[in-house]
Amino acid sequence: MGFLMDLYILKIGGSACTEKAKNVCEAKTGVIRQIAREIKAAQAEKEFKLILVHGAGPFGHKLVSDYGINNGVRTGRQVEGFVRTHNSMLALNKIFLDIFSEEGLNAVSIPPLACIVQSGKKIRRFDYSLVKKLLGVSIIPVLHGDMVFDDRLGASVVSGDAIIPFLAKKLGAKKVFFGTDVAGVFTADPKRHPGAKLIKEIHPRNIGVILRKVSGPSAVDVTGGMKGKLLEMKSILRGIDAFVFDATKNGNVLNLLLGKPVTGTKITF
Ligand code: IP8
Repeated sequence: MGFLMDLYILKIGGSACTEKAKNVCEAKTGVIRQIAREIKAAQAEKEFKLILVHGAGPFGHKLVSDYGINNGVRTGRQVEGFVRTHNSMLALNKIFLDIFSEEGLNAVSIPPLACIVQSGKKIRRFDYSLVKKLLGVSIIPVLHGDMVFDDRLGASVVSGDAIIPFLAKKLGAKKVFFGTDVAGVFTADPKRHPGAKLIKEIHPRNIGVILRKVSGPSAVDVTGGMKGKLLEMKSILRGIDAFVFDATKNGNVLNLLLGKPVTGTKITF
């Protein structure tokens, strides 16, 4: 029975779970709790497997930028930055895990530093056997953006946006959901341009034009904001449906997990 269950991967981006716009290391605990409750409510209605990946916001991006470690870790100060960034991500991860546990979810943390090695900022090895084991007993593996060792650069940032397509492909995910703090991919940053239009669908025929239009990150984000997400998806997400949506809006996570309509951007490559 277990192997027939659909697997979903849910990313809660830094903009949804942290005070990214203010660039301070604070988690949006109310949003995280709401998401936990909606996952719990969805589990009560149907059986599915879930992997949760959360982004960094200032918990990662601010430190990476302050310590100048986006292009390699060599000096003693950069090693300090590597350690501090990883530990800061663990602190954010602990907030997720504590709230999930309070809301009655069985979830376990898997720090990417312990299972991913990169080469030139790209995932080279990923031991995801623990992810599979946890899914096998219906425990939600919770991963996150992190600092990991890198064959060429000493160490580098791995974004949740790179972890997701990798796992989606290896584990045959049915759908991947990218939660942000806006209702999908827009023609311009909707926070700065009120006239920005929601792009309802992205597919191989319009991706080129859209990539030229969609801006990079509007707050400190070393992995590229929405544009980075689209590029990661384009390179590996072939055949898997992805959906970008507002994870801060009540009901969205529940409806997506139950297959009900939600406003957002559907992505098929
Ligand atoms: O927010 C970035 O993860 P993301 C991780 O998922 C660090 O892109 C350490 C900046």
